[in-house]
Amino acid sequence: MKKIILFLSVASLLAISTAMAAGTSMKSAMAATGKSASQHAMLKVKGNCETCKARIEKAALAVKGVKTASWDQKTGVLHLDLDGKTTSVAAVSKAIAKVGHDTQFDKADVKVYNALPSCCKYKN
Ligand SMILES: [Cu+2]
Repeated sequence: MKKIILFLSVASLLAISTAMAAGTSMKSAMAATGKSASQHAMLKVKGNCETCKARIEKAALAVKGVKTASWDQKTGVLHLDLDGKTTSVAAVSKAIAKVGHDTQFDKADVKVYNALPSCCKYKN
């Protein structure tokens, strides 16, 4: 009896891992043949708080071709999913600098920075 149970559990484990492997390869095949050049990118952006997060993400999402934008308050890294044929990290970086946040590539507009709420003054 024990042997049968062992056999059954091994068999189901095999079935699960086979199914998982098939799922993964299908995903990568889809990514390879997909027409939009969707890519993940990361960009360092300076900021302080939740208001900064909202401002940074809004500016990034306003750039045509940006699908998702998520800024990590702790690490200061903006995670992006974008269409590489429509836009670029450089374009997103410029858009973010325009709303008052330094990025690893661009400096924020001083006037815009000075007008930010005090909680967002990351240079202090
Ligand atoms: Cu802020």
